[in-house]
Amino acid sequence: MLRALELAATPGVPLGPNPRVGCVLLADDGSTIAEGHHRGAGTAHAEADALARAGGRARGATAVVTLEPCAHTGRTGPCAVALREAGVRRVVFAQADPNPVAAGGAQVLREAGIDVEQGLLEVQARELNRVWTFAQEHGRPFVTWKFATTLDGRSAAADGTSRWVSSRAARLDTHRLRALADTMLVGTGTVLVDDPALTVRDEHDRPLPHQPLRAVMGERDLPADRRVLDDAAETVHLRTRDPREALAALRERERQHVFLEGGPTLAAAFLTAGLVDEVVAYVAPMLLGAGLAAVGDLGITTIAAAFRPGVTDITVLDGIDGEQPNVRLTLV
Ligand code: AOF
Ligand code: ZN
Repeated sequence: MLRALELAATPGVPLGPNPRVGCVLLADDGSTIAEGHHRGAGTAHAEADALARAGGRARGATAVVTLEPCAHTGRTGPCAVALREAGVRRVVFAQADPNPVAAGGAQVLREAGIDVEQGLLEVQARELNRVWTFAQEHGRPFVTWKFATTLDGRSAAADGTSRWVSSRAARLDTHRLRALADTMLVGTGTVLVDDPALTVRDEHDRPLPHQPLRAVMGERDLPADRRVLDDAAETVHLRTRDPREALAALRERERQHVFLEGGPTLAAAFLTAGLVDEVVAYVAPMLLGAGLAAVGDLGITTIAAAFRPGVTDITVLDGIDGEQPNVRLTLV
């Protein structure tokens, strides 16, 4: 199973709506007959990939898979049936499939008299597809709220200038994190005031070849000259102010991970709706004393009601070119 997890994590698989899955076919003596992994939506599932490599040698084999073999016909055929037809005798999988459309493979296999064991290294398998698993189980994308702040909780000065609260190192780090999400979300206010490009760029400010979806939410119209409407990446305008509705619309587009970069109003709307799953805060050693708060009114009036996410990581981002270090806090 460790090998199957390794195969699942093979680098180079494009980010998409599907989980990363690995499969190893073993002979009775424990030797490997064939290996396989999934390479993204529309391509063969890990089991089908391994079976294709094994050919007739799959008969009597044990299939070790990181995810419960699927029972549905989606972009490809049901893997549980493929394993049964190939004569596989035993199936060991890590994570039960949380996708209600695809689940049920274990039962199909058991009904065919195949020995099925589940749960081996399940924690690792869930972690491998952390965001995908969350999106399946909650029926909505995972939301990471990212913001940059001064020591006194400001994201912009009183005159509106916000360049640059965070250091260049922190901004480069943000681009790295953006690239791990499939969607960036801001409000119409941010587009009207800041006119961000919302693209993922490298350290030379060149856009990466694969860009996340740019999503703008809010009822106001966007002037055609806004940078977010250029052709550097796909953009969708969600004409709602309701976070839940926005996430539902993004789910329809098979989005799993929203990187929320809006201003204080949008952040407050998501936080009060309980729709922030992870917080990434860049803290700059700077004081403004006045200016735009990093987050709007959360309706909290007493300490006992404070929103207290747990810290999972604290990283110091050393300054580049003589800049002061910034701190990145990750909380869930
Ligand atoms: C994968 N790769 O190796 C396995 C998956 O859209 P489809 O037809 O490719 O089906 C995707 C679903 O199939 C996915 O959500 C998961 O539930 C199941 N198993 N998916 O992408 C694989 N084994
Ligand atoms: Zn499958």
